[in-house]
Amino acid sequence: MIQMKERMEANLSGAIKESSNEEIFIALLKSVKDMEEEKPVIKGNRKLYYISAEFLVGKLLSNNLINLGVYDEVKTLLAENGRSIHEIEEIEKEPSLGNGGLGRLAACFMDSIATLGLPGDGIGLNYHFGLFKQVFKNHKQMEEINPWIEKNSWLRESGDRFLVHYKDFTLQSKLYDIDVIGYENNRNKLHLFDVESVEESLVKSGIDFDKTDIPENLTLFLYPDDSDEAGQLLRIYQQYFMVSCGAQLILKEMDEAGHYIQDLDKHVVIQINDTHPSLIIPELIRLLMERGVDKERAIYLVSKVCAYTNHTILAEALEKWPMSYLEQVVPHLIPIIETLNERAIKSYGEDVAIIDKDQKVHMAYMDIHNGFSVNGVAALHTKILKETELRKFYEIYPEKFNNKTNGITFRRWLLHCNPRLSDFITEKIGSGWKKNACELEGLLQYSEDKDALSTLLGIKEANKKDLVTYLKKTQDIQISEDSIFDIQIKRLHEYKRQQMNALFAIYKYLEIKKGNRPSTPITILFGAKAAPAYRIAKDIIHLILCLSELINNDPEVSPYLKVVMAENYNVTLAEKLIPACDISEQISLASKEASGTGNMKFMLNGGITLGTEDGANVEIKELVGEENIFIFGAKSEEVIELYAKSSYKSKEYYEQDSRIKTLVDFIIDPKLLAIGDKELLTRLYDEIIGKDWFMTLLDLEDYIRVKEEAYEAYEDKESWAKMMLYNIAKAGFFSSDRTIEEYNRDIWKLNV
Ligand code: Z2T
Repeated sequence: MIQMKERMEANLSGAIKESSNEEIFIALLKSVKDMEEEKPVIKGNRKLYYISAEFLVGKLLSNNLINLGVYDEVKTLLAENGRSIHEIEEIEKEPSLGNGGLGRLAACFMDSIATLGLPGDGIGLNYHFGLFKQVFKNHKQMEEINPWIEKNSWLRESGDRFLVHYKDFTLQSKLYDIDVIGYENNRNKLHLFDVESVEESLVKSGIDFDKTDIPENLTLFLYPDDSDEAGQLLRIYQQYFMVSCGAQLILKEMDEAGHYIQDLDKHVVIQINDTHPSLIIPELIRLLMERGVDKERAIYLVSKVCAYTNHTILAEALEKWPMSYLEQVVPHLIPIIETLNERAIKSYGEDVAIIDKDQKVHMAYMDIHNGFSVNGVAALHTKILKETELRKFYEIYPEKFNNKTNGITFRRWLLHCNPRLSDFITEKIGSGWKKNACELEGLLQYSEDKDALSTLLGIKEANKKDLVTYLKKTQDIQISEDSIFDIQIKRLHEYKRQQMNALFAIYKYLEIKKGNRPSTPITILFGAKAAPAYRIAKDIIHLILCLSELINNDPEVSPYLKVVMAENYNVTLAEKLIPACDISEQISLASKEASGTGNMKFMLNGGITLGTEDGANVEIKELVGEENIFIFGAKSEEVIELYAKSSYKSKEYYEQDSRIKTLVDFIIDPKLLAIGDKELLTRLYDEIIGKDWFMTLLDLEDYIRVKEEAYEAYEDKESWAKMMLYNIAKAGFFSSDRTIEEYNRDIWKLNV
């Protein structure tokens, strides 16, 4: 084994002591890439392709060092030379190639697939600009481009090039690979396709660009919409590029392995991550036919190879492409999609047609008819899919439906982001938990151990101190390490109900004004990007930033309450925030959050959930028990019924409950109007009273009650520490290693 010291000497022109952080970063990057190349590629008779429009990998340096087993060696080497690994980490640009949960899930899965030694590669796009960089100006979100590719990066040119035909032109792809190293295991690949003609100078101001010149803008941007619709044609161009390149790569690898194309179903399985890659179904059928497979057989093969994961029941997020758009972009797929539609109708009726009356193609329906597996991402979500959203399909194909509750990689979300806690756990129960997360339950034997519990509190305190320092240094945000850290970080969406948390902040502000001061000061911390075209989401950000200004500058209130919104929330920032959290806000309207994965990250790091019975919160509650979680609000059945009967009227809650009225009215209080924009605040006020589609006012009272209970419980430090310990001990189930073992056992069946 070559020592990292020698590798660094080879890649660095001067001594570590005398080099800049940039030079050290580049030397480490090169050393790690060399080490990766020495790792064998994971092989098998059957291979998984995880195809996804998003892979939100985050910074890779430390994670790769950990998985290669040389993190401590490097940390020591740098320390011996008076340098800190943390300063070096800062140099790396985050590849933000995803919007949120769906993209981050794909990245966690890649880690676990390689860690379990399964042959499985990712297929995606090499966006030049990741999700926009968020900056606040006049208490509003502005968007800027977010470049991440530098001369030295994790990308390697693979040399593979494929032709992709569109109606009006043909593009040649260029393939880049990023190595995916399993934890103490071998190597898989993340394949990111690109075109050479992309022109970064197309971007004029902010994130605006000319959407018409496809060869120049195809892989320029990740779509910043988190479930909303925009720029549809470009989106289809992107999707087809990804799936055509992916399908050609798969067939090339079949050839290279010496497999017959007729045996595709024996050697290949494709996991389709939501419907963004669904065009791979007609494209693969087309390519098989081009190679001489007859149509029926091609459809059969593809249906045995493709599996589909659904990530939402929000109707507006289910992709339906107009046939006319597809005709404009990929006319050669039309006859195949029509055949699939006719077959579906012939067997099961018009009710489950792929092409609807308005000539729109339901991508999810195509996946379900022409794939062998359909899964939801948490138990409740899968149940709702079967009983409501996809009921007709469940009746036809009960055997295809299965649940795979999401998970997170403990390498990034504990080992890397929280070394103090990680060391504590290892000291108490050994290091077996790193490969077998269920061993965390061994911590339960310390639940009455006063020393262990106080150490745990000390770790949280130290992490909070670190966060205070980091936020001061990077964003000039001032918060007190002695306050309760009450954190809500996730994309800004009405269904996630940041607005309810903001109404709580108003309630608390008014209480303190009345003289009802909390025993321990409170910091309510937000982090969230809003889709640039999502008006209400941006109005909610505006409200939070205005509240922040008002509250933090009020000398009567600010010693007891601070409201802060961290700028540009991303994976890197999440890694700093999560280890420092006391209360984890998971307050979506029941039935709307498919799973959530932030909830799992907080739990693992000793944050206590304050949440509704939604998504994976339900499973967290079952694992830790009612006494170790704060649950409130309407249940999913009630909510589904309210929608079915259209009987929720926010105005009634507003008018009939003077407490609620006071809080909502404060949105347009002169004190806030003096800080913010009247038009935006009034618009939000009207929205909450007149519509409130995600039922904020329905749960507001209960939320305030239970959140006060949580603050009260925090006062008893020892019992709080016990809750923390319980949560950490029970988090093993949410390791993505468990999730991937289930995918492999039930769907992929690799290595058998
Ligand atoms: C996304 O992040 C999610 C669902 C989507 O549906 C789209 C995006 Cl970009 C189309 C999220 C879910 O909202 C979340 O509950 C879940 O945990 C995550 O996917 C991973 O499954």
